[in-house]
Amino acid sequence: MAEFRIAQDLIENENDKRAAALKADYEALGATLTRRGVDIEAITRKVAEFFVAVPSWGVGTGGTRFARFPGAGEPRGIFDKLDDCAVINQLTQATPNVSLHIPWDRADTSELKAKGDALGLGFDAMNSNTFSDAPGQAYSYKYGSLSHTNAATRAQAVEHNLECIEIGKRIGSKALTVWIGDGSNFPGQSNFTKAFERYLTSMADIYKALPDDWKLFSEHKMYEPAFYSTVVQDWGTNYLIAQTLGPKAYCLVDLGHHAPNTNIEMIVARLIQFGKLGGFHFNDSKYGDDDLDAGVIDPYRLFLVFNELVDAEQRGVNDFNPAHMIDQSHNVTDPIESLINSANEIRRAYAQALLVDRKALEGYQQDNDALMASETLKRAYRADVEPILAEARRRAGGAIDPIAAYRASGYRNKVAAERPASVAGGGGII
Ligand SMILES: [Mn+2]
Repeated sequence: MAEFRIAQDLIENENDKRAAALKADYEALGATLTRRGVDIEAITRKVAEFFVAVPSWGVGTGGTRFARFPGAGEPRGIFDKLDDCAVINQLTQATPNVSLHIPWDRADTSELKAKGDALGLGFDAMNSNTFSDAPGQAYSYKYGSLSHTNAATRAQAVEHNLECIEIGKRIGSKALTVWIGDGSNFPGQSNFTKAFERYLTSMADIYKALPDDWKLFSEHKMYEPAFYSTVVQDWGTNYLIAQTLGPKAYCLVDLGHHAPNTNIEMIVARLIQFGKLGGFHFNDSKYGDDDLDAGVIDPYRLFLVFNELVDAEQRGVNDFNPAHMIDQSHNVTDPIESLINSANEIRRAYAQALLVDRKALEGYQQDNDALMASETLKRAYRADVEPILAEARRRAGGAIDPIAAYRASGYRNKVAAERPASVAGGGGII
């Protein structure tokens, strides 16, 4: 039995208060969907089987370029982070896997595995870090890592990625995500072609060390920390990387890593069409890489991304199994609450996308009926699927209202009593 920090009794008691209302709401929604020819039980089952990984770095408080304001009871290290991640999964039943970041989460791998097992958590993609310097490392990444002009710096960055693969192998991970901060701040500072050639050579060395059943995800980002040019700046470059490296290499789409108003759902469709969609870092943004909670700014865009995913799933696209991960930074909320909400919002977008009448949509597209095609999507998006999400959680042993149950548990105050207040700290924004 998993060693949860929130008593299951508390969740049951909280659920008892809301069970009757949920039953009524679920039946009412079921009746509405039946009139549309949709079986609510089929949707609820699909939602219950949809999972998204939480980032270990997401349970700490992030910061901006200007300051970081620590929260109460911040995790002291990876084992505290796993406790927090377990709470998120216990309440949502949607996040059974954690994505680790090395060196932030470096620890004895048998202890990591044992802790994960005890909490009912598995490990998703490993994340390397060559965008900051670790204490004592021989060569600095100030001017880049995998694309650095100095061969020894590139070799050190490759070696770090190989270590991430080794750690991942021991704890059951099956993927490595590589995001680099390499780029330039001044025109002329870097030769675009040579930098990309060096990057591809370094990535080929990492790819060679990848076990057969692993995937390599490269993550593009338009700008930041470099402000003039970035080596892996967009999905086109990312696609070239995945194509060049081989069949185990895929593109990772972080929703915040695009220019405002970019049609991300169309990028997703293109990558699906050519078999190179590796997965997602979910978050939301208004201006740049804001790392806000999923669906807080533009929930319709999140829905449109899932519309493409469900379309691919229902078309039976070969070998379609993208990784779903959250990548957020929390500055003004309790990180556990933000991650709970994001997991729910991601499931909401999935549930809504499952409600799209695809046969009708295809007909409107064929007939060039733009208005009704758009309305078909909006009709699914307007459906309040909360009873489906809540029922999926309840059946799996989670909370009907996870935020309310979390607050009722007093978890944050309890851990604050045993975890000393932190003063500053590592990164939270990638
Ligand atoms: Mn990311």
